[in-house]
Amino acid sequence: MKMGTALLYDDEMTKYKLLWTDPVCKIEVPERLTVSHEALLKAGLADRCISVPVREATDADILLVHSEEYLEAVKKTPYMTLEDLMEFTLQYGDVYFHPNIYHCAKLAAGATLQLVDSVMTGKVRNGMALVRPPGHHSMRSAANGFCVFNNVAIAARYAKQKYGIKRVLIVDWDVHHGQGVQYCFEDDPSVLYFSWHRYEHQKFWPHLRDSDYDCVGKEKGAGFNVNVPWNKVGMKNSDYLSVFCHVLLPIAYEFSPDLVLVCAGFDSAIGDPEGKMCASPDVFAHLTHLLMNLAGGKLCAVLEGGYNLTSLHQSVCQTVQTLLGDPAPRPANLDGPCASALESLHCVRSAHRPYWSCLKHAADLLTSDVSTKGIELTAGGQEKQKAEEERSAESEEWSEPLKRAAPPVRTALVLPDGVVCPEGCTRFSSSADPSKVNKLRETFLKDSDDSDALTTLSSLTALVQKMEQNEICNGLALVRDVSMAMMCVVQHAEAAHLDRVLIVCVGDAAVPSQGTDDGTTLLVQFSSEESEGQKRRFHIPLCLKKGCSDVSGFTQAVLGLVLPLGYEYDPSLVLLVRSPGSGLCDGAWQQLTGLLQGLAQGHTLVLMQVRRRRGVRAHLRLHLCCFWSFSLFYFRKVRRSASARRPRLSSESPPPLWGGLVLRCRRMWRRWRD
Ligand code: Q6P
Ligand code: ZN
Repeated sequence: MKMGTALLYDDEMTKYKLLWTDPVCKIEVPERLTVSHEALLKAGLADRCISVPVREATDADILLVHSEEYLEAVKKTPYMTLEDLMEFTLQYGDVYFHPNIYHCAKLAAGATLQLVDSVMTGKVRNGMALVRPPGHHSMRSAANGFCVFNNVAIAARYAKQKYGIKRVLIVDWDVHHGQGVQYCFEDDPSVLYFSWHRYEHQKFWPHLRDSDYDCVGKEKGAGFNVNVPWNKVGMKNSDYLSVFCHVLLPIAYEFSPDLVLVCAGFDSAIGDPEGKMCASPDVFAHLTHLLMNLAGGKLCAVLEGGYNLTSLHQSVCQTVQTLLGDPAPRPANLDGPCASALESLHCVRSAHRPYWSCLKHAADLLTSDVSTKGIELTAGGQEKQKAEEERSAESEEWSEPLKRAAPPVRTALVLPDGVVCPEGCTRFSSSADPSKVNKLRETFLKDSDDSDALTTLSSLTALVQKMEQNEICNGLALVRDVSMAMMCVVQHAEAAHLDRVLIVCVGDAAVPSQGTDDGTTLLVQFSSEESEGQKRRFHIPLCLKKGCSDVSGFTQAVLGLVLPLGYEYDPSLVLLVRSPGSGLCDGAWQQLTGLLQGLAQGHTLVLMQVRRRRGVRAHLRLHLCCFWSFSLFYFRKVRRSASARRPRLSSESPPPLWGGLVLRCRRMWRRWRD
């Protein structure tokens, strides 16, 4: 498994700026880059990255996307007078030229290609390029929206050509529509372009009909262009995560890219004067994490927009720290998508239903049900309402994201005697105090003296404690009885007043009922038969029609149900159980393990049942690659953050499930079983 994160930066790219007065362009300043880079240095993140030198893109690179006439025209700009530059600029929209911008544009595209080379050759696992000018608006023969050359589009063509890869996913989380990228690949099924963008029913720049949800691509490329228009400002973390869970990720997993490129603009974060959205900087940790399980982790993030210097640098740090493998912060206050986001979600899912089998259950479009457009279009009072929304978004304040502490130990293993602990992991066993051991013996072993089983159970409880203290990030235990081990962890969590435990159990093992009435435990179980009688509020049995061996059904359930539920539930520990005979293949299990690590600050405990010694080794190897130990960085001591304890759910408060991120998926989930 490839390790390491590349960082590309060169301060030459700060050496151009707006030379005349233009209220539209004045936000695109050199400080965007310096501030981002300085924040990475200050947080100690730049040091942990592998610094890769920037190069100039060649003519041949640029011509992968742009016309010769356009390239020749831009080549003349370094020799133009101020007057000539202003005039040259006038033929394009929302962009400015400077004598040094051609040089910087070559560096921006070249840096992106260097990043692609580093990832594709396996020098690093992933990386980020901090570049100026940005790229996603520039078109074959036109500069646009601060962009000169289309860095990411060039990179996609380059990667396909040089490395022979078949499928590239471009995720554009900048708040503007990268129409340049769309136009470049709209008839090309080998490049899947996803963009969400402030749209306001075409009232927002660049005001294109082409940015709406029904522009799905053309000819062979139909279905490979995914637009999610935001028709209101003020979108929050829940809206972003909902779109990832219910639109982008299902399609992306079905597409199965060989490389992921991110148009990483941070004008979609709170405080940005262009986007006027309300997502907090730490949402980018989650967006990044959720993409890191695709393409074997090959992810290149390339800076696009971001005009509030504070939220910009905070968001850049969240992204890079996640690329480095540090656990994501716990997502706060997710309550579900707003009505307008829900509408966009429904629209895009139904527009793409013909192209993706993961969407075959997407609901028919009931415009009457969800449309906000009608309200929008009826005159009167709307200008005032809009002004109000904008004002509230602008005056929004947010607190600095908490320091993210990576525990000194990444992965701890509880193994039976005789099983060798693989490199990069820490073998864990506890010397728990005798009274606790006795208690365990009484409770679980009925006073028998199976000393192996007892050692395992006491190690498990000690391991959970270390995870809770953030001394260990995640763990894996090979046990002889997963049901007993599950029970033991749940009881320990209860006794230690852990706030919430999410259990995801794959297979028909007997599951604990403790805590599933009051919500201190949320149990999701993939089982082959729905067990009647187990009708507790926080026990969700999932019976897939074709069982867990149906990878696509399983993936859909994970992305559309388990993940949003987990996000909304916000556990402090995830217990992941694979019982024997579950039928789940290793690849799907690996996805599940990877995705769930975005929750609970990465505190995932995996329980696996072993009966015979044979096969243990193969199992271990598989698991460890899910936890992909960044041993290089993990074993350094880091400061521990005070984790704020959250109140437990009281049994009176309505369950947060179903109402939020999961939207109307419960209905869908039923259909999977029919
Ligand atoms: C914004 C142009 C819009 C005026 C409406 C990669 C980055 C970007 C550029 C935005 C240009 N002005 N108030 O480009 O997408 O952030
Ligand atoms: Zn933007």
